Amino acid sequence: MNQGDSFDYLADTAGEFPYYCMLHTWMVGTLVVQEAAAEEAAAAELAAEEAAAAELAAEEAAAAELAAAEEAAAAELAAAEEAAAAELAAAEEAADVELIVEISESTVMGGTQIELDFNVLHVNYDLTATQNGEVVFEETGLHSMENIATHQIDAVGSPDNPIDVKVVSLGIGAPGNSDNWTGPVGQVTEIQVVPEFGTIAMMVLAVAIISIVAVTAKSRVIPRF
Ligand SMILES: [Cu+2]
Repeated sequence: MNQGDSFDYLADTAGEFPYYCMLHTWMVGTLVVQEAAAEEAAAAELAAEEAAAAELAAEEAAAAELAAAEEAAAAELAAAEEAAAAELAAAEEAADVELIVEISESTVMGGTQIELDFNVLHVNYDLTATQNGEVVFEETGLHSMENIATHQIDAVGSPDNPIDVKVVSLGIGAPGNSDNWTGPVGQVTEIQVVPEFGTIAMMVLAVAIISIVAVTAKSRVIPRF
């Protein structure tokens, strides 16, 4: 190289590189390359690793955000489904049930005791009984807590003179809470009561038979005297 010339050399490994002048061979020098490049490379590698880690963290955060969003959406859907199910259940509950009223027993006891049999609990009803077109029993706003309700009608029914019982449903539910009663409302059930021999009538008949047997037995003894 002549005076004023320049030369570039990039050392890619650390070490000592001797050089000399070809014209003046006593003019020597040494290029000392230190580990700085390697350190730089290591630093760069570390930075790259850090950047990768940051990227991974960002990805994880994004995934977590997505998962949270999905969870929220699922929760919203579940809540909507639950609400729909509750609405359906409420609608079904509000729907009219089939109400069946029967007279399971009627007994001549003073007047006539009737036993109403309901297929559902908590029926609110009006009860009217007539005989020959004459009202013999009339009560409104009755409530049957159980399936069976007993009522005393102040009249004796007979096959020739039956009692006509009319039950009108007012709704099903707790008494005094008619706002929440369900149907059916206004269903009319008419039943004719023809009482059989009641418990008391049967007992009187049994006493009569025993008396006849006693009298007969006694009359057999009398001729021997
Ligand atoms: Cu009740």
